[in-house]
Amino acid sequence: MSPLPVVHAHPFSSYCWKVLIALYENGTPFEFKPVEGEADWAELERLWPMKLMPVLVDGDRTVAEASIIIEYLAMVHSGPVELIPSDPDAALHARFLDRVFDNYVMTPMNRIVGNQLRPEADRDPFGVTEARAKLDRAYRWIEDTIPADGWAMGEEFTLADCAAAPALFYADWAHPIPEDRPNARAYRARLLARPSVARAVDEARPYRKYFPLGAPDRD
Ligand SMILES: N[C@@H](CCC(=O)N[C@@H](CS)C(=O)NCC(=O)O)C(=O)O
Repeated sequence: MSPLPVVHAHPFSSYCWKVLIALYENGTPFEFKPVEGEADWAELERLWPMKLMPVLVDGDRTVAEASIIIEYLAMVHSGPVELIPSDPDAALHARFLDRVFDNYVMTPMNRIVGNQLRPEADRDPFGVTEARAKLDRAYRWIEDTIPADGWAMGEEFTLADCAAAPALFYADWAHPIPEDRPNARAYRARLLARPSVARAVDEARPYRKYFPLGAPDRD
């Protein structure tokens, strides 16, 4: 058994970034277990029958779901960056924003990307149009809601930003944030400049050729 928490993940996976960013923020030591080959996928399925990454194994504890892993890290391996605010009301808001980025940015982005991975005959243009409209709605909400400086909650970097970074990174590739949403675009740019996020972006760079819509020549 590893003395360190083990993270089963892939460097190109958006939900894995969420957890990696949380780990990098606090300099939490961990072992990275890439999910690549058949045996890795079989192990992932054994750990979490939904067969989705990331999964964290810490001693005899197995934790799945990116947001819950970050909650677990805040509880058991906390560091100087309070990803779950200690004030309950602020924590509720961070969790709410985390849901917004997962449900209304990551999910439609994944629908567009996932559609492209299907055989041509199984594609769903209606679903893609719907997902694009959802992203436009989310971009408008982010434009009007996210502070003009700092992070989703203001001064402190939290769970909400761990969720926002991969969601906005890939969503902007799949369905660019329009120029008339300067606040949302600036928030994405601030996220990408944060060292924990920049590190996740850099580690994923070798895999960009696998982005099914074609990775843009930027970021
Ligand atoms: N709700 C899950 C979603 C995890 C998820 O969708 N992971 C993707 C990678 S970003 C995955 O494992 N996909 C593998 C598959 O669908 O077969 C979480 O928050 O951790």
